[in-house]
Amino acid sequence: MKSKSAWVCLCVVFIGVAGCSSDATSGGKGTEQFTTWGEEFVEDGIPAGDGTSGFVDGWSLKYAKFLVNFHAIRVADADGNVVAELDKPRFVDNVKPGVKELITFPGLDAKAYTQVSYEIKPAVADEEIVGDSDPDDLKMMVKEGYSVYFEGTATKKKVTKTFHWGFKTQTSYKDCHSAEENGISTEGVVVTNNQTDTSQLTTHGDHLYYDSLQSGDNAKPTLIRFNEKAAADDGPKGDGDGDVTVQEMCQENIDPEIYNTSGLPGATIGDFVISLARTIGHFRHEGECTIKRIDPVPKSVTNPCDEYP
Ligand SMILES: [Ca+2]
Repeated sequence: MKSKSAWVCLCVVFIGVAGCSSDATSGGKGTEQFTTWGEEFVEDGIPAGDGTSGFVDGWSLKYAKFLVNFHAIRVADADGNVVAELDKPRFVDNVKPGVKELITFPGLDAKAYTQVSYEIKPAVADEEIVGDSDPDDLKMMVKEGYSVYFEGTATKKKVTKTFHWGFKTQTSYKDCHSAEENGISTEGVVVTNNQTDTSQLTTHGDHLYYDSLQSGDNAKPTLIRFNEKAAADDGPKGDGDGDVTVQEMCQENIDPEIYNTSGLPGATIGDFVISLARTIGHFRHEGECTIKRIDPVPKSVTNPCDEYP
């Protein structure tokens, strides 16, 4: 009995010492990894539905390409000290199946980093191509100056419309935080000793079709719609060739009875869709970041459509 209690005593002392020395090395090191995924809407398509989980107006849609250029992924602590930063931009087609790794930052001090940010900006020639994204698509985006590009087919009964939309929007996503879970939303990320924490920069394929620029806090729920985009291709303003262009959407006046135009610069479906293209970037699935336009805009540009003559 005597010797057992001596052992217990020794163990307590040992743990106490280990705890002290661990504190002295500030909690060890860990890894923060960034990935991207387009979820089922981008990989498999968007069905007809009730407006929140599918198009409210009977359309369904399938993407052929969902191209995004991620820039300047940064991890910083509460004081703004940047501890990790993306070396060069990443080009990805999120129609390609699965979660894709963008960058892994090992050897970070294990602690909370409350300031996590990234940007979506135009493609550059020497960026890293993620997974089996097509190098020819990157070349096309560099040539056109696109930051994002969406291609696909929408269908309603016997009507089919294709679209090939490239946008030059430059957008920063700052102060990213996770979606609320059990009433708690985490600002940024928490790196823990010897562990890899993963932050998915999720791209949402349904946001382009929202009928409000701001989701939530609205008198009515935000729904996804395609009728008005399809109508832009129809005559007399559209050319009726079955392909809905950005220019055609920029000729189609928006109906404030259907769309919540609050905060919208411009008056067309095109202005609306271009503005919504900035909202595809998310954080850890449904988490959000503060979205800011960072385009160097010429004085001649008033409405988003002015850049797509
Ligand atoms: Ca057309």
